[in-house]
Amino acid sequence: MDRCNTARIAAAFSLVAASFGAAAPAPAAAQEVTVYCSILEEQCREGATLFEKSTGIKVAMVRKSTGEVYAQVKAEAGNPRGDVWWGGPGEPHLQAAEEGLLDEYKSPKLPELLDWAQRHAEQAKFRTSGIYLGALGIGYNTELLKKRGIPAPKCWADLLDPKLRDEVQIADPNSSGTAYVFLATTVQRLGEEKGFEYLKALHKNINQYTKSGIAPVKATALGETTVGIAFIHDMLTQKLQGAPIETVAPCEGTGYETGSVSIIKGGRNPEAARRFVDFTLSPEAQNINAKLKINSIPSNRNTTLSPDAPNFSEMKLIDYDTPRWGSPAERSRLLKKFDAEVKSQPR
Ligand code: S7P
Repeated sequence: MDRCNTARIAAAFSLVAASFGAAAPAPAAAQEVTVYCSILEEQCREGATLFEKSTGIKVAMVRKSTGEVYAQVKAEAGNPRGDVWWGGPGEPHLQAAEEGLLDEYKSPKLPELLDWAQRHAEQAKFRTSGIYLGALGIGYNTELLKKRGIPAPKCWADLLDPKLRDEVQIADPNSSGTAYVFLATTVQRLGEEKGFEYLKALHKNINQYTKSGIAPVKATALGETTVGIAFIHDMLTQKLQGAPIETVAPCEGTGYETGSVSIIKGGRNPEAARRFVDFTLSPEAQNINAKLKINSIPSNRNTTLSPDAPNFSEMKLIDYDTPRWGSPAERSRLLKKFDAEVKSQPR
């Protein structure tokens, strides 16, 4: 059929439609998905671009720390505005899951995931899935440490050295999933009483509780703080970019995050949300890390592991219990106690 014929038929159709009072058919709405993103800004951007290219679905991306997204999803429960929550440590995702804020979804990608990630999804009754692992540790600025004549820390206990007064930075566990992993690690490592004694002693050396978990990493790289507590792979990224940073897997043992992705219950674009989650569990999305030199451990067996990724088998890891410390009762209780007994205290 030539172009003129097509135009004549279309014109005739609209005339007939008009004479019967029928509206012309509306053009199909463009598909979109709103993603609350708790990994790093550059990962979020790269992921949105890749997903849009391969699916044609438009991504509206909002980057916020993990605890902040949890609070937003909870506040919006009556009128959800987000569809997917991408990244950040698992505990706030698990709390949201147990509070009925997330949808169950068994992605067809689940069989491709490593055992730990499949277990994470099962434990969460498939209301969240594991996308990466990251071990917590210490990073220090080698130049500042030398200048101040402070011995290099090797253990968590070394961070209590009075010489480090005002020299240590960590995020606030209310807003940051990273800092919550530190809080939960400390309590699991030492028991709750001794754990809080440690946090109160450390408080004297803290120069700032930042909003996001990545801020202390950047501050250590820039020489704005001598020591930062954060994920080792994030410190390593700065080191690979030339910052004077050394990383430490503390001698007493450390905890780790299970980075997670979830579908927000009642979101406006459930089908696009499921496609986005499938994407985050695929090597296509997980290879973004190696490309950007972000060295967390990916969950899909077919993702390329960055050669720079920290070797978990060389670190002393504690038997970190993500489900317990991600339960609403424990997470809310610990945060309240941290605010009352640590953060609000004078330094
Ligand atoms: O993928 C890198 C990474 O650091 O991004 C997440 C992010 O830092 C979490 O931010 P908050 O602590 O501010 O919530 C981490 O889960 C992940 O390792």
